[in-house]
Amino acid sequence: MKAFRALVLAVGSLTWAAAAAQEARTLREAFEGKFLIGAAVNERQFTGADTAGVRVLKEHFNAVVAENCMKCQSLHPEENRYDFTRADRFVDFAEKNGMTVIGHTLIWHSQLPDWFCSDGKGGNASPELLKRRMKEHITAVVGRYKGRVKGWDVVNEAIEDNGSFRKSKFYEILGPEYIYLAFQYAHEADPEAELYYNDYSMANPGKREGVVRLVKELKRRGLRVDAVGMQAHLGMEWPPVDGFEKSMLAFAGAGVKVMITELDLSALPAPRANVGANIADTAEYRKELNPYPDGLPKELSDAWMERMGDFFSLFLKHRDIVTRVNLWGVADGDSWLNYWPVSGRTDYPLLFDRSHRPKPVVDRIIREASTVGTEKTN
Ligand code: 9MR
Repeated sequence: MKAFRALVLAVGSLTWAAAAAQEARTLREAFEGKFLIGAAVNERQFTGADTAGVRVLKEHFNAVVAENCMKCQSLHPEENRYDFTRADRFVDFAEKNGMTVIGHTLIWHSQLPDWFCSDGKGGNASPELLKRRMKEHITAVVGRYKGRVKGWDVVNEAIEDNGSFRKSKFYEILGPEYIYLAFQYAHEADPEAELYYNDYSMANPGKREGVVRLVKELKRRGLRVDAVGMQAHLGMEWPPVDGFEKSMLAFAGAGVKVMITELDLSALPAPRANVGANIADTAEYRKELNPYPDGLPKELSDAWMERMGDFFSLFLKHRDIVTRVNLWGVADGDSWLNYWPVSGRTDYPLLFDRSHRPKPVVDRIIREASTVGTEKTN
């Protein structure tokens, strides 16, 4: 009887999977009930100028992150002046298209206007002044989009690859407390919003341990933290899939969900090993660092498809802990990787090519996603 029931269940789920496989034609359909599938959106997209990009966004994605317009430098260029024009348009764009909005990012050492951590006389702001500014900024930004932004990258890139705290201005002035305060202020401004810690090079053992320590400390202090964002700026040689998986499991083990927040896979040679996403780490243009201006050779393109596909298989395997997978851009031509770490290169890091056509791996991802169930533990 038991065996018979198991057989009926197995046949049932096979039929279900087959039906789903036939039905899903887009990424958003394929991941329905599993996790959100998102993309970082630039100004040409949320203003509608990039019509091809918008078409892909609407067809395949159900979540969006502002690539730049919600950063401190854009929103709060001077102490007494906010500029919400672009961010408002971005949120309107998302809502009009029924997309979940994720906020990026409240406290980050980069794209931070000079005034924020300074006393205006060439020195650092005092701890009290910096706390007040952080609170005002976070309260104004999170408060403005209360109920409209599902979750915020509260603190971005605060841990070094060796697990120690990044010696940013915030850290220099307040020590690690600035991180705890940022989470506290964000929660006070919108108690319903999810709160995330976001960083790159997360497969590095040192970074993994540092982030786990941080999550545990946030929890020990009774602060809300819903997920760790793993940026996932990948290269062809690095990081290893199993090292990445180890970090996913370590973060989940610390009691949070996992989000893949800035996924892209560079096909180009890295100017040095283990390149992360530290914007300050740039290198001079050399022709040999830009070997494929007119397209990838078949062998490399196949290897790229396979590696990208393998990462999606990993995310699907852990769909019980993954709540969102977000690409850092829509089509290859949009990507920051054409400018970093070497400016003026032609890279191929995203799921859609320069003509906005889906790459072959998109089919594989949709097929695979359609054949696994939606059962989740969250
Ligand atoms: O993609 C973003 C690029 O357009 C900006 O010039 C850059 C400036 O800081 O930031 C890029 O996005 C970064 C993200 O906000 C945080 N993680 C690393 C991303 C790539 O640099």
